[in-house]
Amino acid sequence: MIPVERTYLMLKPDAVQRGLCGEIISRFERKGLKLIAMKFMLIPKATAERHYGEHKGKKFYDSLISYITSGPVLAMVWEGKNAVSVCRAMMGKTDPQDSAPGTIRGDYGMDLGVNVIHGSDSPESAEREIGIFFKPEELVQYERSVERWIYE
Ligand code: DAT
Ligand code: MG
Repeated sequence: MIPVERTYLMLKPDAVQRGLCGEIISRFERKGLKLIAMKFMLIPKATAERHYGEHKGKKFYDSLISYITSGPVLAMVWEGKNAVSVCRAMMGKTDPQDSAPGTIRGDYGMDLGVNVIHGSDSPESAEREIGIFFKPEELVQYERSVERWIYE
């Protein structure tokens, strides 16, 4: 049985501007996660507010919304066994100053408000966030021939 947990990952405007998308995508590919959707886009303000709704009212909320809408992002859906927690571990802690070397934020980031990547924090958040950025028909179903070399 091939595992199907999904997570929503988003390369933030700083990752796009700094030309880091290819390197970061490579990490998830090499890990064995399966890409099922990708969209390069400018996030409308209302969509950003929906995505970050849980942070409304916090002191960093306005700057978070203005940062995430400041330039194009690369929105993606990846699938795999425990995809949510596996990707969060690969991303590192929220503040790049605290993220371990070897993690994405640890290797590419310097500051909390410019921390390179978003990843869902639970399977429920993932389903909610995927629904904000993708229509069901935009999630591409396909078979990978290498699956048996990735999962026992
Ligand atoms: P994560 O992105 O690791 O899930 P989060 O959901 O707590 O972290 O916060 C969303 C984003 O908001 C985070 O990536 C960076 C920013 N942020 C979080 N806490 C912050 C703070 N105390 N000051 C400034 N920005 C903050
Ligand atoms: Mg979060």
